[in-house]
Amino acid sequence: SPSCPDGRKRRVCYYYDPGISNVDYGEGHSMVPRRVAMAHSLVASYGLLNDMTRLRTRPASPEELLAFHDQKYVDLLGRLTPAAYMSDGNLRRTAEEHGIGPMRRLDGACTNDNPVIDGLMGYCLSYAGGSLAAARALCGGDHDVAINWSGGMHHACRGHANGFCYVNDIVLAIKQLLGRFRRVLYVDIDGHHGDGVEKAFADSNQVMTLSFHQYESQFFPGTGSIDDVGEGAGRYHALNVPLKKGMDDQGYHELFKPIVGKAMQVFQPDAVVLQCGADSLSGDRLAGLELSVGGHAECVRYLRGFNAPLLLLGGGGYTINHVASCWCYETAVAVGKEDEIAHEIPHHPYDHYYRSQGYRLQYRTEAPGSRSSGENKDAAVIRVKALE
Ligand code: ZLS
Ligand code: CA
Ligand code: ZN
Repeated sequence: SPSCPDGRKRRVCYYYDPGISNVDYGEGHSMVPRRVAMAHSLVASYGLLNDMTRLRTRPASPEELLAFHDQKYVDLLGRLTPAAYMSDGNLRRTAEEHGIGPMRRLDGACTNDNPVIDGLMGYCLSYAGGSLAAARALCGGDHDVAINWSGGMHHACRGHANGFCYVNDIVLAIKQLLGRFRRVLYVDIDGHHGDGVEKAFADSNQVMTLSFHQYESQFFPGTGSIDDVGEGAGRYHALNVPLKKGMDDQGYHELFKPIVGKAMQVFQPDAVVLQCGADSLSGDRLAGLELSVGGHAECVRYLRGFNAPLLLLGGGGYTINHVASCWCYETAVAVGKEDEIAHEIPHHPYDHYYRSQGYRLQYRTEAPGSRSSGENKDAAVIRVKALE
């Protein structure tokens, strides 16, 4: 086997396009793509780039998006600029039919989950290209772990933008992996349900999707109940672990490890994709789960330990200093250097963002105490039974 069964070393490759720092969803929008630039800057300042192969890659082509998205939607993305949207009533109607717009208000404030943004197509092709390149690196067999923190946009549908996501790089990457691997396990630790990925493979028994998420009335997207298990040939190949807000490290891992362990054992995947949405961290501006950076990264460490080709993607995360800390620490876990990472954040261009965390990475923050794991116990019992 090309990987290292017992050692800590993995051959890791890493994708980053600096263009992400100029992508702007609009003033007041929760999604801040600059958090990926912050994570990258932190990764660089800790010296972790020396432990990975930097993927040199082109953006995806519009044709590559057609492996999942429909032609009409891809054409729309290609034509949709703020100026065209303003001047063309037909385009405006088409965009809104596909979940994009209306435009930000005249005062610059954004009122929509999926606004029309400058450089929209370039942004989509960039993050999709990163996830495709990462998937190809795993297919080639020269790398054990591949990382794209700008990917992980799990809500996008075939012909529709949804929940801050325009194109679904995860579905595209999994389809790429299926060209080389027979079975792919998809695990989603974003605080929201991974609905777009689940739906894309709902009737497939080659892809098992498993999402952990906050599940309460009014919480987006509202799907992902425990009874949602896939359909047809894919029945029992979609698994959902709905959680109440307040879930902490201890309660989370009482579920995560037995469930993921069982899924690995039963499904025997040839490759694993982990969506590392960081809105499941304590203090997130949108979600209410209470993971610490260490608890979140433990999911990466646990899956890495199975030694299957592993694709790590980003996702949500709305308290941006926490997001960058988390993805930097997870990069260290990927290369096996988490024990060598100093708590003190090195001086670097974004260091002023970390003031509220005392300029420390805070990956060992103790969770506030197991106060809500009790409320979530039912989910544990039911789910572990369902896998038996
Ligand atoms: O998983 O809850 C909704 C949908 C609405 C409420 C918000 N309005 C604007 C539209 C209709 C029912 N949307 C969620 C989407 C969450 C997407 C998570 C993505 C991911 O993390 C993966 C990347 C939602 N929750 C919170 C907001 N939207 C939201 C809060 C505040 C604002 C500002 C900017 C924009 C409009 C005002 C916005 C969205
Ligand atoms: Ca999730
Ligand atoms: Zn999310």
